[in-house]
Amino acid sequence: MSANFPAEFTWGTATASYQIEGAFDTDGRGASIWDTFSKTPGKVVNGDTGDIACDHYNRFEEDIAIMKELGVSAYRFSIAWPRLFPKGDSNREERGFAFYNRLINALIAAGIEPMVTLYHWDLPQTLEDKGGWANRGVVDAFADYATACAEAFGDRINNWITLNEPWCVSWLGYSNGVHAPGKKDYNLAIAASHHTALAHAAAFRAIKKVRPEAKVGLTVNMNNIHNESPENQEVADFAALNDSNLNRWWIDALTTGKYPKNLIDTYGDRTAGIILDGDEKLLVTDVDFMGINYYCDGFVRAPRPEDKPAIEGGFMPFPQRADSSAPAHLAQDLTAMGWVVTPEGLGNLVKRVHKDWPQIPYLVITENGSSYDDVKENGQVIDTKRTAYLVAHLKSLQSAIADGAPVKGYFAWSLLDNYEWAEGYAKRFGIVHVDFQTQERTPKMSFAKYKEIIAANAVS
Ligand code: PNW
Repeated sequence: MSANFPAEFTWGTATASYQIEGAFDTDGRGASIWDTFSKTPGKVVNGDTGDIACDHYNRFEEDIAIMKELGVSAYRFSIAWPRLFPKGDSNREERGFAFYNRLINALIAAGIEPMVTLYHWDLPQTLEDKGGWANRGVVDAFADYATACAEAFGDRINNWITLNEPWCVSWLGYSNGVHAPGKKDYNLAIAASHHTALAHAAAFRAIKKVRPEAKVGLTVNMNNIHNESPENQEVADFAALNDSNLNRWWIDALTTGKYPKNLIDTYGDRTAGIILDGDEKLLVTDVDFMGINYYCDGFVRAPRPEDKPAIEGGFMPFPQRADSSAPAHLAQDLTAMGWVVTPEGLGNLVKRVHKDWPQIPYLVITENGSSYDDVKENGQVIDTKRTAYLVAHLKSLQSAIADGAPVKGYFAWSLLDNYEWAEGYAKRFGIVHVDFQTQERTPKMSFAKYKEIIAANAVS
């Protein structure tokens, strides 16, 4: 049976600057926290860096041709802040602006709508040196950067995402330290959680001031948290705190100006001097849409003797993903990241978001995808599992839309195999295979399937 998507549905694919561009010291680009972190021994698998990555900076025309072949109507990419402002201050690097102008113009010429993410994790290192997302000063710097982007590109960019996954920025970056800048401090993570929420709001207003007609939203990573020990009150409280920490913090802030009470109570005095009088008003933004990145659901349960801590070393009060807690049948079929596969979760999630925050006009799935250990044989990559993941998630999404969830677009993560952060090049998420020695691109079986789905505007 084939299930149709709405007529105006946006089909797209997504990437991020540091994960694909390479050209780390070309045309005056400044250093970001990921340059520093990836070059710090022990932080990234194999010591991989994004110095070259997919060399997209030099090969974007080939990559656009691949997207044209795929048939997507939109492409979500991010701008590397330190290409435009190498020192994170007001000194512009025009060659950086010129690169994104070339990219945007080539996309438009190919009939592909560019969707811009302003921050997908490459903070100028100079700003981290002043405390990064844990220093409130970052909010004004981000708003200035947003203004410059809106002024330079706003005549051609209709859709803007302020930040990508502020949860990852705050908690992976400042609490458990697995992402740049690699800090391990609960208080810094709480500060970053608040400053990313303020930064979203400030950037939202900055873009709207330059381009009132632009559509502006925030992308968050979310999941459904399942309690596997429902009789245990402690676990129920923990699940609720997880939900507040991951799923509610930023959306509650932008819709109401308030953070979830259970979490604020848990943080207690730690928010003193961080969340200030008057911030409630600053946090609220009438977003045009929410971007949602969905990979899999989360599970919590009372600890069993065989359980290992979800996060070893560092401090992580709310491990978002404790796959050791997943029911046995799911734990047998993990992706290469060790994540469970829960396609019905995508449909459930968009229904939940619509129910809990009905004031948000519409949703866009800005990332969804899977990593598997692909093999290239006779010039082909038969990625059966990734293809099945794609189809199952789109079926779930389609049925939620049919039930009334206001979802206007889907962006597959990712166009290319790329630099998977702390996992380096070891984990492949692309629907196009990249040979990192030769930079050869080979569309996988999942690419062919996605192309078919896009052409039909239906999944079967
Ligand atoms: C997202 N977690 O990252 C990012 O937006 C992408 O850049 C990334 O490549 C993709 O998902 C796949 O990982 C996440 O541990 C990284 O909870 C880690 C987590 C969530 C999202």
